[in-house]
Amino acid sequence: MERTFIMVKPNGVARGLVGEVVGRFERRGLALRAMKLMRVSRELAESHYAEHREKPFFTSLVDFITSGPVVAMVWEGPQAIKVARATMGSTDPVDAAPGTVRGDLALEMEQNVVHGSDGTQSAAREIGLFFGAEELV
Ligand SMILES: Nc1nc2c(ncn2[C@@H]2O[C@H](COP(=O)(O)OP(=O)(O)O)[C@@H](O)[C@H]2O)c(=O)[nH]1
Ligand SMILES: [Mg+2]
Repeated sequence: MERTFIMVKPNGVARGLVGEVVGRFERRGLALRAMKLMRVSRELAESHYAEHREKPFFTSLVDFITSGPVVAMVWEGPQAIKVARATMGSTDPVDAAPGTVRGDLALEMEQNVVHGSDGTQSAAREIGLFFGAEELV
């Protein structure tokens, strides 16, 4: 069993897509272990996206992720990280396959509706950034 950190980004929450995204992960067979609606502070956003600090889109990404409430979640299942990434689709929605969250619900790179951890280390780090141990079931 593996755990991954998934977030519905501000545009997904604003567009009323929380149920749609959650439903897709549920139907895929992953188990929900934690979930909360929250605002992401600038400090948390910069830590979360630390690997992208030197990228030209970093400031824009932090501005976007702090622009409105997000839904932060932990999902569990066999190879949950890989399964969730496949369910989400490619980073650029233009390249994301139909049937994926991004391929069905997004068109723009930054506004790609969901975040998902990309490996075991980032999953553990991101879960720890967003949730305390008492919030995980
Ligand atoms: N504006 C812009 N945003 C980007 C670009 N590349 C990535 N992003 C955004 O930054 C997030 C993090 O990038 P990355 O970790 O590479 O992709 P992810 O793991 O699939 O979310 C992506 O989900 C996009 O929202 C880019 O070239 N331009
Ligand atoms: Mg990433």
